[in-house]
Amino acid sequence: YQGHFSWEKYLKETGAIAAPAHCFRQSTTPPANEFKAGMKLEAQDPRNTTSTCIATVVGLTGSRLRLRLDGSDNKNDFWRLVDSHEIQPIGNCEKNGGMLQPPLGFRLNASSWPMFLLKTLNGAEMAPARIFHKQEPPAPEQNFFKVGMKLEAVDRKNPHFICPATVGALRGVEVLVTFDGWRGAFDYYCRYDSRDIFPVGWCALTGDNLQPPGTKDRLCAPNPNPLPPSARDLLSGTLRPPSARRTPPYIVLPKTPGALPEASVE
Ligand code: MLZ
Repeated sequence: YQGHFSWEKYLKETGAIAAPAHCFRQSTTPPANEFKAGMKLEAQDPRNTTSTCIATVVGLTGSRLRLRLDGSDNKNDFWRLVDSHEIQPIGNCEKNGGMLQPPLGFRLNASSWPMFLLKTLNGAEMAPARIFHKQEPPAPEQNFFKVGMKLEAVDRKNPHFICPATVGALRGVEVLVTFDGWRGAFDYYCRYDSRDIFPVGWCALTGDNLQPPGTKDRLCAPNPNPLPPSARDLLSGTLRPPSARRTPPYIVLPKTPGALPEASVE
């Protein structure tokens, strides 16, 4: 469900172009999601990426899973694409000589982990290996994004949301994702091959609920006097995209490595 937001209209109104599919590390057809709520799998602990934990699917949205680590609380759910390499069928860790770890913030005494693991897996519905995707799509060979291109991006402060965004800047292999209509409050830099950014139209294909742009600045307001396309072409060499025209400095919060995602503010 896309509300009343239409990319087609919005691109016309903003005179912007959608970043082409070859910019993204995403499959052209979103991967099928055959998972079910309650299924268990192995996942890397997002707060401690060297450890592999048991996770339960607590929700599904488009090609993504909402996951909760067994033994953790319900305040640290995270979302993964079904074709993420960070999720594996149960048994994979051990097969590779690893050991399943308690999640960071395990709610019981560390000594009770072996018994907890036994109990959590006993009688559990394990996600079958066939519904996992063999590998992630390949990364584009370089950063093909251009400032001003539109895309859909995970709001990392509210990771259940995918929102309309604009490339605000480029920094080597990194892309500044700016959220339309939010005055920079949710912006972040990510690598060009991040799995959190998608081409325009992704949510329409997966059935995800694309959030409409915010109303906090003129980025989302339709231009009352749009230039005719011919004039736009003429000026396109000199005009910078709206996102690049915002008055600096606007604040991008520093990202603490390993910081917890902030609790959702809705
Ligand atoms: N309810 C929250 C959600 C903001 C989501 C922004 N996404 C780019 C707020 O209004 O702050």
